[in-house]
Amino acid sequence: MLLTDILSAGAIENAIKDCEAPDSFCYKKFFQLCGLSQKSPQEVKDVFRILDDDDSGFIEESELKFFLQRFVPGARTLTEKEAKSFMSGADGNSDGKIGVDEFQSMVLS
Ligand SMILES: [Ca+2]
Repeated sequence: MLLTDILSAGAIENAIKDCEAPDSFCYKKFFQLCGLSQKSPQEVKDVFRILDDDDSGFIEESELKFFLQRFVPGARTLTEKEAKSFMSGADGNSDGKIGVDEFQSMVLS
């Protein structure tokens, strides 16, 4: 399955464009612009599975840096500051990684 099976390529492009400048990434806004916030819990789960490339069941902080590139290969990497605030917004149980439940509640809340 591909991200574009769930999200429109145009919406993804918009979301990436909006955070082109370093330190302008806001995960709430990104999920809204790319259309993910409007998807069903199952679709959000499917997106998580696609993002979890190595099937570990978690998105780790080291992977967050490359988050935007999972959507568009030519996108920039997140700054350390962005990756940290992304992680702290998502990581409900503070284990340093994002599980599927945490991902769903971050996107859909
Ligand atoms: Ca966690």
